[in-house]
Amino acid sequence: MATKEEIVNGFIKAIVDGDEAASVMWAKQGIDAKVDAYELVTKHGGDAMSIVNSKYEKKEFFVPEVLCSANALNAAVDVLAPYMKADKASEPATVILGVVEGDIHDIGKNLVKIMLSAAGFRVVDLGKDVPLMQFVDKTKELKADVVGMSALMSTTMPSMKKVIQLLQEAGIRDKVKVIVGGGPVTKEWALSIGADDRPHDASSAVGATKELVAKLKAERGAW
Ligand code: B1M
Repeated sequence: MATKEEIVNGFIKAIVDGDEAASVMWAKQGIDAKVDAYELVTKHGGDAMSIVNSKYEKKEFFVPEVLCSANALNAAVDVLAPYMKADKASEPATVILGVVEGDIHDIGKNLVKIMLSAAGFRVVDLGKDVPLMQFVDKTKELKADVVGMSALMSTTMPSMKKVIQLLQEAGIRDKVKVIVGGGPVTKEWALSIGADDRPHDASSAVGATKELVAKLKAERGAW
């Protein structure tokens, strides 16, 4: 059986090479060797995407290569998802989740979905490039408890602020908690636009959601 080091290095190389078959093969070896599935994806998959990013910035890679790497990581995430564990939520809650309009970077959002679902939350995934009003409409329709938005680009981040304004205009901002995340989103900025929290990764999204749901249920009456 391969060592943890061999698995991690093979996994990173497979993603950088955009080799889906190899990333899935290393993910399966990771499961057999009991490598932590969440760590393999977020830490080592994240390291791989940082290498891809630096190659993109140096113009050694272009969008098609980046896309192949993203697909290789996503394929491994599919294999590893059932092995990612999170502490169970004590309160049930519905989370509306999506990547905001104009943005198709969905790997991070998919990880957030996996971890929130593993914790027992009902996650309604609106997908990527989500029209802003859809966050509001789904929240109303499902009487949701939390709205989670992801954005990876400085050009799409302002849409998060717009959704919060739309929730306010619809008169339901006080019925839900809002979490936002993604590479360029800082905690300071998140709070400045009226979000309730900015978990820095998928695992901390679980802790933040638990805390906010407990707070919400204490402050909010029935929908
Ligand atoms: Co693009 N892209 N991309 N890209 N891409 C970035 C984001 C960029 C920083 C690269 C760069 O220029 N250095 C840059 C944005 C620059 C900026 O905004 N200032 C960029 C650009 C410019 C673009 C295009 C415009 C390129 C072009 O076409 N010329 C284009 C835009 C497309 C669009 O969205 N409209 C584009 C396209 C693409 C691909 C399609 C090829 C591909 C995405 C494929 C996919 O997602 N299915 C892609 C990729 C892969 C990247 C990089 C290299 C990697 C992103 C990633 O998947 N990281 C990225 C560079 C980078 O981020 N350094 C880059 C791994 C992932 C696990 O991390 O998503 O950050 P992340 O998620 C983390 C946390 O952020 C957090 O949890 C996760 C970890 O647990 N998190 C949350 C995320 N959402 C959360 C929500 C929460 C809580 C936590 O609560 C709700």
